[in-house]
Amino acid sequence: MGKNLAKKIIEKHLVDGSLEPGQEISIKIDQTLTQDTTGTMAYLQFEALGFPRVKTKRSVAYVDHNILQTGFENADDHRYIQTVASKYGIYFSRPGNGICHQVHLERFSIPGQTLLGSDSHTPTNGGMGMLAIGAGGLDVAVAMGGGAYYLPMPQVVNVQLVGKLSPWVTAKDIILELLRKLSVKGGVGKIFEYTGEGVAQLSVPERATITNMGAELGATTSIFPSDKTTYEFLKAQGRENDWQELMADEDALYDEYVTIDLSTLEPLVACPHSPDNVKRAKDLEHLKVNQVCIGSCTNSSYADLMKVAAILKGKNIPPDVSLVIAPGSKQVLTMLSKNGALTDLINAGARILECGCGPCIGMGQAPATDAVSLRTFNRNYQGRSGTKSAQVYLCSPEVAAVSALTGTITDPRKYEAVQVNMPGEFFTNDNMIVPPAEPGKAGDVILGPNIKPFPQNKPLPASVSGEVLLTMEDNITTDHIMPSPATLLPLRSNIPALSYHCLTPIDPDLPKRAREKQGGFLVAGENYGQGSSREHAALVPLYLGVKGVIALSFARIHMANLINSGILPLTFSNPDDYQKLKLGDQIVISNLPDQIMKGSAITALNKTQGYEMSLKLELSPRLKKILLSGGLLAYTKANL
Ligand code: MIC
Ligand code: SF4
Repeated sequence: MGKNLAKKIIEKHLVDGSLEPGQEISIKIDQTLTQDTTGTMAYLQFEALGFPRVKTKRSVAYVDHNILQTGFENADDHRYIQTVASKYGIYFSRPGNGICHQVHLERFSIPGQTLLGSDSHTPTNGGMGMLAIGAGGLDVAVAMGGGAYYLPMPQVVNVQLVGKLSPWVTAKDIILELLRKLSVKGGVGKIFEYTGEGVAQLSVPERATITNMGAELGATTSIFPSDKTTYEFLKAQGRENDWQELMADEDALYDEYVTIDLSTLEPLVACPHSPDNVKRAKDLEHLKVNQVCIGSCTNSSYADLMKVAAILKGKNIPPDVSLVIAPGSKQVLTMLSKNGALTDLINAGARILECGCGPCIGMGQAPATDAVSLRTFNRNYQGRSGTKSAQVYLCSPEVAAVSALTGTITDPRKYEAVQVNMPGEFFTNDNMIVPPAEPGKAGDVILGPNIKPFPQNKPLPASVSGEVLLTMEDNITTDHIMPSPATLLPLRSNIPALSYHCLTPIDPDLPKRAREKQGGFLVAGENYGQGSSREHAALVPLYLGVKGVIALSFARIHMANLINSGILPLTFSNPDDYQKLKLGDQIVISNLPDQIMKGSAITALNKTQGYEMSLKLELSPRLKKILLSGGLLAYTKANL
């Protein structure tokens, strides 16, 4: 039987394990990327592990999130990352050069290679035929040192794209349709592999829009074949030598199949406060918009912004709409500037931001109270924009641009569609990418006063006990666990300072209670920890003494981050126990190491209510050992 593309790449990189869905495998990592808000921790951990230099084919450190320098903190982080990168063999993409995923796609992506990134949208580069996976910083640090990356072998889902997109219907609508169908937890434990006649209609950046938002499905990653279109993109970047043809065998087998008929799709919009709350733009046409934001790693490519410029050319943004545009990269911005499209954007009244994440991570441009903000981004969790009462909607650049002109959400199909061709040659100038120093030739690594040591766990004790500190619902995001507005992002290198804000969007008293009770347990519903890869969502609870999270289910990256921090990720054997557990209940788990090593069932006592609860810890022997050691850092050091 033939093989699918994901399996072919995994097989080529397999270090250990068999490709049975659910079984733990480990793969060799060719490339890594970090960004600044997760990067400082990743490099502190890399240094703590004592590796002399990276062993990957290519590692890149980006600065793209924390680029608003309202104090010394972010600038200090940038300097630390630049100096550490130089010393250990890592390329440094300077602030202003663009969003990690967009720049990586343009300048570093290579079909068939593996990429591990400390950002949940690392699968963006799956649009180039890479096996690109998001992970916590510590996993990336280990991979930089040459260690394999461990993951449960995902199921591979074949998404067949048939038919043809109608005018004004875009790649964004394809992934919004999948989110509508499958929900934010529909992709957990899965790789989405795209095939079918629809693939050839999509450019590489359009494919990247789709693989980017596979993260919102909870997927391990998403991938497109590397074909003629991929070759043309690489050639236009002056990198045709990086190309190879890659695709699934004709008789390839998959674990699941989904078909999307492109001809039936319409312009779609994800409504507050979840990317899977998808409706037709047509059905939202009455809604007035106050702010329109265009950019993010999902939709800030050259063609995206050229379409926006073509729509806005010669027109005016109404006085009650604020339009902000953050180009994805210096390459994109330079090309818009050279061909005059930037003038069209500015002339229409757009506010042009620096190339970076910007409003997507709440780094500025927070909307007004109760405002409706229409964005081309990938996440619309409540409060992420910086304004809790704001209503954030997600859509394509085309819908965003037309709506910015009309002042209400608008189905653009009543207008004549704009056509933008991919350039035969991209303008390239890598002067904002600093190569590392030769071995032994780097200057000192410079730390700033806001960069504090990260917490480290101890080996697991014989028994753990503590109170239930908080009970939560389904789909809690890492933005709830460790909120990241512009005021808190500069504290990403300072876990003690961040600890005062842990889970405060759900309960402002949680940090105080956790301190008073000296830690305890968190209780949650399904898909706990969805969203970002920030390991701060595990390191901060660790700092506050959290010993375990008991949930109905976990999101992939967050569960790995909990284990890496030595925090127990427990699930309920009997879902009714989730309802029974109450705030303040005293939980005791005795003989813990024995229970863990014996199997997957863990018995816990609810001392307050006087009953025994059966919990599950379904982990590979290696993950169990990591927990027993007190986390991945201690485990890796002991096994180096
Ligand atoms: C995000 O989009 O949520 C982020 C900010 O890029 C995060 C990383 C972080 O929290 O630093 C992600 O997606 O992993
Ligand atoms: Fe940056 Fe937003 Fe992409 Fe995260 S999702 S990497 S914040 S642009």
